[in-house]
Amino acid sequence: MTQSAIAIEQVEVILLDVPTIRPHKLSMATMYRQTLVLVRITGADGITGLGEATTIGGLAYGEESPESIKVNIDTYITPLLKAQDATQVAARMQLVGRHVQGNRFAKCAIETALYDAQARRLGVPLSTLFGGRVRDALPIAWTLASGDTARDIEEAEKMLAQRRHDIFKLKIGSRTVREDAAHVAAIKRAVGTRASVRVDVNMAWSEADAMLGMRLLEDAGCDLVEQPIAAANIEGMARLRSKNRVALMADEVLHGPGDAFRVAHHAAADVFAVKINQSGGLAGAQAVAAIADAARIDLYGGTMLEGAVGTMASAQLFAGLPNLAWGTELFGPLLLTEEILTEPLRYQDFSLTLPTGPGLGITLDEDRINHLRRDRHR
Ligand code: MUC
Ligand code: MG
Repeated sequence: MTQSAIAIEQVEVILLDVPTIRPHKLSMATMYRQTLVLVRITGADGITGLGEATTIGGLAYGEESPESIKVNIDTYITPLLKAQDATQVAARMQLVGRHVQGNRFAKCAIETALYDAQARRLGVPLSTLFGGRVRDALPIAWTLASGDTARDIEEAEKMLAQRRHDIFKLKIGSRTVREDAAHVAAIKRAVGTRASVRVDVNMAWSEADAMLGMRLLEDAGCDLVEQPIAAANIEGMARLRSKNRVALMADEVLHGPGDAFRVAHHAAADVFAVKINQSGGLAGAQAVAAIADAARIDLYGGTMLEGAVGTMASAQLFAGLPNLAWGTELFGPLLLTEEILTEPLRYQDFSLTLPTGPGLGITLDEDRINHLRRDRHR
């Protein structure tokens, strides 16, 4: 039985400005707030789907800003979608792809909203549309990025005591290599075998810095080094990987399946940080994961520090990935001071438990959304 067509009636893009619980210090930006970009698509049947296109630090991390995402969806993508059939997601994304170059974050939010609505229509969790689940809960890393070693150790101890996280990713790259390595060593000494300690350099190092850094980090007991050098330097990543034992993860270089194929071809990573926004959507991220599997590269479920919508969309996909050897970092909502759901996501026992309801399985708290939206005074 084929489903009858349901016209797309409305596409709404909302910017929400939400403070972080503490400054979040990355090598390229310090975040004091996050701007969540939410997309709501409503069909003629009254069913609404949600998506999210959140990025980090304005234009510091990616080529799309929250504001450009909203303008580009409102101006170019919404007119393409209006009155088209909401039930055929692949066809809608093919249409968008034909008329819109790049704009992976915007496309991800649109695709997520269409899939969420379609899964709600069918009465199934979003994960079902991507092949179902092999797990109902995901391990969740936490990023220590206060910029201060003693404060990071205190934060790690709190997370361990609460059984919230036992994987810690340390943001480094803004100090000297030796200072950063000493910072990592101090944290690893404090947590010992109770936790896995990893680092994300966010491309701040030269290849020579990275050669020294990876050796020092291995001695410090660090398990994984994420994107130490420029995304464009794939050959450099391959050289670092061949000369070091600590695992090397690709992040910023992975803008979808084409890059995943290139990195795999050059044997330039042990692990891929798969992200739905960086991949241009859920289907793109699933293709990145398939390339990793075929190349025997491990997977880690990454984040762009999205709020609850993007986090749950990622979780619905990651729940079905057969090989998620390094867990995930879907902690975005925990970095924010404000809850935007009627029922918060369930973080417990070092994991995020997936909901069983249709679509994303979450409900926005409309009062909180109205309070946080940037255009609330209009
Ligand atoms: C990144 O580069 O991985 C993920 C966790 C976090 O703290 O920052 C992000 C971005
Ligand atoms: Mg990263």
